[in-house]
Amino acid sequence: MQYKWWHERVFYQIYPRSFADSNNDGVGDIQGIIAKLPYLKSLGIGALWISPLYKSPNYDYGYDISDYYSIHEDFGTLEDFKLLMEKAQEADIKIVMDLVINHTSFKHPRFLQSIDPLSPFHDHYIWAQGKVDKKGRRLPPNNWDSMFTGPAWSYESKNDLWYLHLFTPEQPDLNYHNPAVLEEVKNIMRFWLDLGVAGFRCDVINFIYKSSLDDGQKAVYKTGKEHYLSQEGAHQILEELHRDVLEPYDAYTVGETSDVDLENAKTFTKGNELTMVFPFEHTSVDYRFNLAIFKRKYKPARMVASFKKWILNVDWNPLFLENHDIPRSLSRFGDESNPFVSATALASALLTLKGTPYLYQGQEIGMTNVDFKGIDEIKDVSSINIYEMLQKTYHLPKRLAWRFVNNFTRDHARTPMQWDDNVYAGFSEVKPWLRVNSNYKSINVKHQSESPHSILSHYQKLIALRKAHKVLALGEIKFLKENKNIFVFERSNQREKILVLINMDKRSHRVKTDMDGEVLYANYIDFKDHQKHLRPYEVQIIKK
Ligand code: ISL
Repeated sequence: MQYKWWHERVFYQIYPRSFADSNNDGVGDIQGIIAKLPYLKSLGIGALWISPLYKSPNYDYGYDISDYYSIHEDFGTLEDFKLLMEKAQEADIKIVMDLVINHTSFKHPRFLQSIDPLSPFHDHYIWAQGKVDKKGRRLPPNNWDSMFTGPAWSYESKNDLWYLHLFTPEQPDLNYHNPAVLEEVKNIMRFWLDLGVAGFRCDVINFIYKSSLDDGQKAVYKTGKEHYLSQEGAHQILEELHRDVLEPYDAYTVGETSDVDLENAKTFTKGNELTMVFPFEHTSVDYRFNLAIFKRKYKPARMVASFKKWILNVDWNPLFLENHDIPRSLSRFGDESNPFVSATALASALLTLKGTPYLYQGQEIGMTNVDFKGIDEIKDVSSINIYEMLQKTYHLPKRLAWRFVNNFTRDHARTPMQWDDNVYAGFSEVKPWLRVNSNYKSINVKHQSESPHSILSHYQKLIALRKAHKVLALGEIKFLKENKNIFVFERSNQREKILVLINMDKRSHRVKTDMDGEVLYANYIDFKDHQKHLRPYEVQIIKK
């Protein structure tokens, strides 16, 4: 296997609105990112995925782009971005942009022009005639529903047509049956690659091609999906992008491929269409009916099994537990009352299993879910829509609707980064766009960087260990048979063999594996006296 930079580097995802606010307007920005590069460097980060920085009216906070060639004024200017590229290069940190090409913003000039059926841009979007019911009421062209509640179509009185939007009405889907759309996507990609970015995280990339606009089979969620999920057309588009843009630039891609199973995921990576795809099975193990609004008890064995399955079956995976769309891992898969050991166990899994680790801002200090009081504190459009839908369609009382929303709201992950214990957590000097988690006085970077026994210092240690022992990044992996709640595996190459034991459970478990050897890392100080069983969330990394 030929190793590339992304096999070894640790990624860090930045949600720019909430990372660091340099100009004190309550919103994070590019200069804020630049100011924190030394912090990221000292953590050991080698690449950044930055959530959308482009111009956007922010109905979905950047995932609704109105100009793909410019930077949102909240975040700065293209000059700031160029400076970020320069400083990141000096620090040897690669930058990966978010590529959102399933849809644009409804404020994108091409969408506005497309309303006119005679415009050359009309066919850049998916316009269709509606239906009429027996009572003469207007109905959408088909029965598909949007990801964020309601029909996937909106009516436009100016042309008496409907347009498709798999997300909010402010995010019209692009029409990939029109080759001109793909040509424009190539231009956008080349523009950012020419500025030096290393590649793209591709937003809902397996939704982009709609094979037909027929009615879908009625489902609780995503009616219509059989017409747009992972269609052959999406593969052809990715092959073309690879051939014409990615390969010539030697660029990296990671696909956000929703709802793909193992076999399906492999089809996106086998011909180099995408470098790798995010698996989501393991981050859904605590969902009931596979829906984030319904929680079920978290069972670590399910997490362990899912990681194993993907690692053993797909050549190379990104390894992650958090992003800007899902609640915090410590609150879900760890134990907030035992934060240090549980967070370091999760960290150890990400940094020693086979694959490319992706950390999400704040994860390295064990940021937790937020004690939101109610819907008034929420900014996430999907949460607000679902809150309303639960009341209107399912007649749930407000309190119950809020309980469901609080289970999954994306805002748990989006509150400002907790830098120190100053007011607003050192993120900004003014009230931030989304409120700060009230635990910022105890959970913050400043506090943790002063202690060698903090979650942050251990992230640092684990990343340094991964760099010092290349086998942890590049070696073969072999899982040993043990209790199903613990990871026990060996990483090996011709020179080295390292045994990793991670108890993912809050209970102790016996282990059969021989634990003799030099302990390279442990998250309990008195590890020597405890061979043959692992305490709650205990980790030992042993050189054999
Ligand atoms: O389909 C889903 C679950 O089965 C959704 O979770 C879907 O994968 C997700 O909403 C896609 O997220 C991405 O695209 C959205 C944006 O709001 C998210 O922030 C982004 O990560 C639309 O661009």
